Amino acid sequence: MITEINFDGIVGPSHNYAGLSLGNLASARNFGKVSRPRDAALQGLAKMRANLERGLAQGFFLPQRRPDEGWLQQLGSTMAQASAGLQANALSASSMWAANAATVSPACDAADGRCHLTVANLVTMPHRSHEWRETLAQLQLAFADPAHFAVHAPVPAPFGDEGAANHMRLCAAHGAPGVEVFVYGESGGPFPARQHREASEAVARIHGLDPARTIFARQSDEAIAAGAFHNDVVAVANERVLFAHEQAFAERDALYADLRAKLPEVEIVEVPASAVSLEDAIASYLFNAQLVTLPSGEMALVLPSEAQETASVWAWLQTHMAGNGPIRHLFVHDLRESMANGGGPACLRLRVVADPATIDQRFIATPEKLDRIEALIRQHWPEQIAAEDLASPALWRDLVAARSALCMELDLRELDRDFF
Ligand code: SUG
Repeated sequence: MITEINFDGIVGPSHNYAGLSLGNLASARNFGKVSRPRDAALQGLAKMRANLERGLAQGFFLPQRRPDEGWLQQLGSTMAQASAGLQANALSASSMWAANAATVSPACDAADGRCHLTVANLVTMPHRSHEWRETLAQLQLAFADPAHFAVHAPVPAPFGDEGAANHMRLCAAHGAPGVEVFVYGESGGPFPARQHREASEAVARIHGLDPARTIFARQSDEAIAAGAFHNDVVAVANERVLFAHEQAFAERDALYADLRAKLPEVEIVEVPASAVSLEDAIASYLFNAQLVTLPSGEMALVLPSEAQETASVWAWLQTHMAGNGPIRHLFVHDLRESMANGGGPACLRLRVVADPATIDQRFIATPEKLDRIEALIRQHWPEQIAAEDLASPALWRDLVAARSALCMELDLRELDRDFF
């Protein structure tokens, strides 16, 4: 049966705070802090488990092998020879944010009737620019059936593509043809625009989308300057509902009009800046919630605890719940370790609308499999990593061994290798 499956990135054992993402305020603010990789992975796992219990389909991707010695080799270095900056770039666990793994168009939107996935090149940030090779390998394994899926290599540089974080799909129901909205940024402000229009247009062409049901919208400069380095920090869509901050888009009225023309049943839930400032929206990650349809047909928001702790945000949510709005349930999760690097509930997952039976079952979560993953994380993931630990060869060895153990546990030995 066609359904929406959320694939979460399992947080890797090297999760740390090296302040690598310019324009991502949380990453900069927490630079140098001691990270807690085991807690980070358990927090992510608890969210997966809860979503499964809510009756949602759940999958996962493996953390990538770090340090990425193959990447360093291409740069003429080894970990031991590399500068502290390069070491940090080779060690980041940033592939946990699966919303940046790829852009996905379900079969019902594509000309050839297959689900298309284009891996994101992530070229703007050095620490993320080497994720795509292993992401491609994992997607080729998970979505290997050519009758149902087409997995594409990334759009070439220099056109920055950050995947589903800048892509929204609106439709009457997940399995019905939808309107795909690609949100891009333009540089000029203090921070880089990570999604280029040229990349979004290329992805739409590669997926064989109908131009009459495709929209390209520009992210507002204020949103990027306020720290919305991806559109999914200020807007999220699910089925017929668009939930967005008033200042998310550069030409908001034109976008809303276009959406209403292309999908008359669309319901736009806009949060005004007078109720929640852009700063509060970004600090709380209100819009980085997962907006999901429960088996009952009602919609729910899966929120980070920061949303509950931000007075303006919680007040807006309470008012919405008391009214007749489409969001009927709020689920709050502690994802503090990921949040401290700018990754909320929606960053941690990639949505794929497909029949789970057509996907390699090794990537599909069950309660029993999550128990096994949890036990392994408790045994192998470091409890904490301080800035000075990043230079420790003993830590590098432990990180590779921890990930190998997970590959074995999940019968995904073919991923236990170098991808360069
Ligand atoms: O690309 N943080 C990620 C957060 C990605 C969030 N994803 C979505 N919004 N979909 C990023 O900026 C921080 C890593 C560091 O500083 O070590 C980081 O990469």
